[in-house]
Amino acid sequence: MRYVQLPATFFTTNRERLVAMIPEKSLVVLNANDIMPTNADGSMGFMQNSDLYYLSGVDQEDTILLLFPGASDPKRREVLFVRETNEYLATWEGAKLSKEEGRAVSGIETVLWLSDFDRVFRDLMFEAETLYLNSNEHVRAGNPVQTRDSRFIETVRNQYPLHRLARIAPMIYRMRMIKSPEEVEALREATRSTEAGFRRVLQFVKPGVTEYDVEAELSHEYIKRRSRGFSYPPIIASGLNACVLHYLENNATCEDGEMLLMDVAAEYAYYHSDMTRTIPVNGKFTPRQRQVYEAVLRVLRACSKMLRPGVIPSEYQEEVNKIMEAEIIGLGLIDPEEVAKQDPDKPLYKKYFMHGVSHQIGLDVHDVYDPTLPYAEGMVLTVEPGIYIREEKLAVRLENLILIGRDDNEDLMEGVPLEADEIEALMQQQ
Ligand SMILES: [Mn+2]
Repeated sequence: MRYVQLPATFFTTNRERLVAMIPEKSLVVLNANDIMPTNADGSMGFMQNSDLYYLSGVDQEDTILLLFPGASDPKRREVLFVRETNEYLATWEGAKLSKEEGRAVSGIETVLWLSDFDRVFRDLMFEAETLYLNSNEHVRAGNPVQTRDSRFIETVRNQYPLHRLARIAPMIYRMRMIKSPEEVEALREATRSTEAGFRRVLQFVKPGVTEYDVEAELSHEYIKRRSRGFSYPPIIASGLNACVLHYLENNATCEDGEMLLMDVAAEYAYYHSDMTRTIPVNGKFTPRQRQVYEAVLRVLRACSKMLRPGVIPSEYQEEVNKIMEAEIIGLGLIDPEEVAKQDPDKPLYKKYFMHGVSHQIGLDVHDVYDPTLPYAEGMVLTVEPGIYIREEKLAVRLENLILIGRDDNEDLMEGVPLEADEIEALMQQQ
């Protein structure tokens, strides 16, 4: 793989912490993701199941992880199943993990070929009472496609109708919300590439370049830094395009006098950065652009301090909405007298600011979380306020990553240019 593998001790610790939470006589099974087909004989690139990766570090298709802390045979307490490699596979797809390599990556002693799974699983099911299985329970997931995990649940229901089935997702999500030092380091690495990409673009953007030119510059910078590439489909939106929240076409020409909004970041070792910057195409903010920019920047600074241990996410968002409302009034976009009379279910600021301001980030861009829990030390969240003014063909969104610390928060994007003056100075060095 292109990235430097996280140490096996990280994955071992994650497994130890997980099995400490499950009752005795419980067996856990997690499956890899499928390789998704496209057309004809084509397929999409492989993306490992985040939970399986979190517990094993194995970045390979057709992998199964089995955990059975109460197994009578100590060799069956942790078993990793990987695809058996052969000469044909080596010729067409390249080397797959050997058993030794699987052991080194994951820290799991017992590594077997996938073809052994049915037999081993049947043996262990006689001892097990409860089977903990994985499902995608992210609150915004659509789940339109059946996964290997969901196919496995169907198989188990048919073949072992009297075993108890239980959900592993709530436990893994609670663990994944709190980032360990290894995870924070991977996020920092992803963010270093993200910063390098942004600095490169500050030397590149001028009237006449296209949004896809900018995309190509970023992609080059990320990939040469051992990233797989963009952390998520990049939004590179000039002028009015920036008012489309999920604009992905990236096909327009950046014109003199417009702003360019870039919601772009690199991934690294399965960890995702997430950054947004908005810059003047010609390198100089107009007074109005700067006014809107400063308003959004003030909100970003305020939010970065408000994410503290114990804060309830919904209360935080409410508070942010109030700050944002005041800024939008300050920009003359809504009238304070109208605001005083507004329907509280349809606040006027929503015309200009219509999305949430923070989400968890990690193995997934919108990382999994338990919505009932308050913020806590060790969480990493985005802070991404934005103001979208269609009538002025102008939008500004700014986004940094905040690590919640015990005494203080750390902005993981501290070094990424953000102040309007700094952006202008860097763009004038072209
Ligand atoms: Mn984001």
